[in-house]
Amino acid sequence: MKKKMISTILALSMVTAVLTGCSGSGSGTAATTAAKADTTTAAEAATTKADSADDSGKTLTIGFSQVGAESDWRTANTESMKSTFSAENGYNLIFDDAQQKQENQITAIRNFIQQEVDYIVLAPVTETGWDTVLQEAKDAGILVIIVDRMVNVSDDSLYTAWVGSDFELEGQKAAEWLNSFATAKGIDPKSLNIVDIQGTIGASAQIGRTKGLQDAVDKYGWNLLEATTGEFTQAKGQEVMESMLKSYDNINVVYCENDNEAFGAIDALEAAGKTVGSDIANGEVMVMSFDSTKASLTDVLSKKITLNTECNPLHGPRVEDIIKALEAGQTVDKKKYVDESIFAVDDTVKSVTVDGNSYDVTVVTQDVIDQRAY
Ligand code: GZL
Ligand code: ZN
Repeated sequence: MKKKMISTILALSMVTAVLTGCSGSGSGTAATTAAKADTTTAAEAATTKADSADDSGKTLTIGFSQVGAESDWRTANTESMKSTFSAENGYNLIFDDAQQKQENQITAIRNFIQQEVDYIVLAPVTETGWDTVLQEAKDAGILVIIVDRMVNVSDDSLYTAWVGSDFELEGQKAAEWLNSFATAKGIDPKSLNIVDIQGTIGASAQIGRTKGLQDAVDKYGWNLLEATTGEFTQAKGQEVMESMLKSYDNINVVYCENDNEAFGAIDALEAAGKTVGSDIANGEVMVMSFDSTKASLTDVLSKKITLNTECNPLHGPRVEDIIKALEAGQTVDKKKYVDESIFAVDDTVKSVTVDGNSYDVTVVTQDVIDQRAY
C-alpha cells in the first residue's frame, strides 16, 4: 500500500503542476487538456512503472497445480501456462508438478491456501476426490479455476470455471472416422480386432475417449479384444502393447488414448515385425492417437499413425481470459470447450458427423505440421 501512496502523490503533483501553467506554448483549454492528457498519461505511466504491474492495483499471484510431465501434451500445456502467467506479464506464478499423484496436488492446493494466492488453477489428474480440499479453498475465499480434465464434485460452486476439451466428442470423432474408413475400404466391421491403450484411469480424457470407442464397438459390431491403461506415457504404452501382442495375433487396430502411448506402441509393433499403416486388408496394423503434437503429426505424415484427433493444450491464454474477466467483475462461463481438429493420413474420409455436427478431416502435409503451435 505504501508503494501505491507515493506514486499516487507523485502523479497528483505532476497533474497539479500542469494545471498551474507549466505546459509552455499552446492556448486555453485545448492545450491544457492536451497537456493534462499528456501529463495524465505520464502520471499513469509513473504510477504503473513505480508499482511494476499494478495496473489493476496489485500483482496477481496464481497457484497452478499441474498433473505432471507425462507427455508432450503436458509439456506444451505447462509451457502455455508459464509463458502466459509470467513476471513480465505482471503475474507471480507458483507452479507445482504433482508427478501424476493426486495427494501431491492436494498438498499443493493447501500450500497455495496458506500462501493466500489470488487464484488457484487446478489441472486435476483424475475426476474424483477433490471435494474436501476445494471446500478449504472456498472457505479461504480463493477462487478455483479447473483446466483440461474435469473434477466430479458434489457441489459445483467449489470451482468458478472450467476450460478444456470435450473428450467424449474426441473419442466419437475418432470412432466415426474409423467406421467411415472401414466402410469406404470395404472392410467387414467384424474383422476389426481393436485394442485400446487407455489413458490414466479416472482422468476425464480417458473416460471420454474410452466411451467414444466403446459406444462405437457396440454400435458397429467391432471386436474390442482388450482395454488396458498405458498411463499416457510412452514407456507404459510400449509395455502394454508388448503384452497385448503376446495375448493376440490378430490385432489390426491400436487405439492409443494419447500420442506418447502411440510412440511406445509403434516401437513394440515394429519390434514384433508388424507393419504399422492403414492397409488393414493386407496385414498392416492401424495406429490411432489423440493430442496431435508435432511429433505425432510427423508420424501421420510417414503413415505410421493413421488418424490423430486433436486435443489442444494451449490453455494459458484461455485461463488468463477467465481471470481477467473475474478481476473486472464480469461473470464467466462455468464450462468452456475448445474447438479441435482431426488429422488423417489421407482423404478417404473427408468429414465425420457426431450428434448432427460435421467435423472436417485435415490431411497431414509438411505445411500442416509447420503451422502447428505445439
Ligand atoms: C488431455 C490431457 C491428456 C493428454 C495426454 O486433455 O489431460 O493428458 O491427452 C496428457 O497427453 O497426458
Ligand atoms: Zn507534457
